[in-house]
Amino acid sequence: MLEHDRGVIEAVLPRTSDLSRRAAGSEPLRHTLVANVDQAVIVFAAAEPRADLFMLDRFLVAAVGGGLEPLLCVNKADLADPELLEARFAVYRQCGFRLASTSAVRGDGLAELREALTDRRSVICGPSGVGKSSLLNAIAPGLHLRTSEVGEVTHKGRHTTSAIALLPLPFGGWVADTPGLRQLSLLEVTQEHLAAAFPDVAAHLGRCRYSNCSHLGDPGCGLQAAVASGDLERRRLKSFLQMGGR
Ligand SMILES: Nc1nc2c(ncn2[C@@H]2O[C@H](COP(=O)(O)OP(=O)(O)OP(=O)(O)O)[C@@H](O)[C@H]2O)c(=O)[nH]1
Ligand SMILES: [Mg+2]
Ligand SMILES: [Zn+2]
Repeated sequence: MLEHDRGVIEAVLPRTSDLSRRAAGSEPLRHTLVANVDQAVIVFAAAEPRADLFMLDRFLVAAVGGGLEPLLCVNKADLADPELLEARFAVYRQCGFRLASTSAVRGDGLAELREALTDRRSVICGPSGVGKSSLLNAIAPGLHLRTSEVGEVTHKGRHTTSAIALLPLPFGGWVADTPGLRQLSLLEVTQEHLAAAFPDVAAHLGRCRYSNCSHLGDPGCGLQAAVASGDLERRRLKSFLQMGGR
């Protein structure tokens, strides 16, 4: 029901999923980027800007916690050595997450991304300047989304996308492009959500000598033992503990 520039809310559908974060400072505390989509395409860049994997882990927890199926996308594959990229991100594939390596400029992985978005409702999210809008333009040129170069000095994105809109895809499905986030503070992190986002860590839980083990160096810690034997990445354990994992 659109009359000139006015709209009427005809119904409010129940919320089945959402991608939310803790808002900075002011009320309301919850900032929901998007609700009722099926999957979250979490985009980070191989370089320019270099991926902060602790932030990537927080995006994973936010997606899994919000009921969204994550698809990790490492964009700007043209700027990095493929072997180094594989070594850095392989843990996510080993965890069972979908991991795509893409390049909006060279074309790598675009067919795979397109297929993953077909007939689904997705949100594309990540830091600024990683190429979210560029990827969408590459798979759906009709969208004409605005993009801009990463700062030469700061190596950071310029926060080009400023509003969130659910856009129809020409091959079927919908996608919400979102503005790059500088920070992602989580809300309501549960141990279940953490276990789902960190199956590599969860596999070693419950093996510590003490039930109240801090996993930070207590004797008989199963997680530290897994790190020592090379079965668990130290960085992933640190990330899990930072988010309150037990
Ligand atoms: N080398 C290279 N550059 C890319 C690639 N994808 C995007 N870029 C460049 O990265 C810059 C940022 O791209 P955007 O698409 O605006 O990034 P964004 O993630 O949408 O950024 P925000 O809207 O600010 O969140 C632009 O200069 C793009 O041309 C890629 O695969 N390889
Ligand atoms: Mg953008
Ligand atoms: Zn322990």
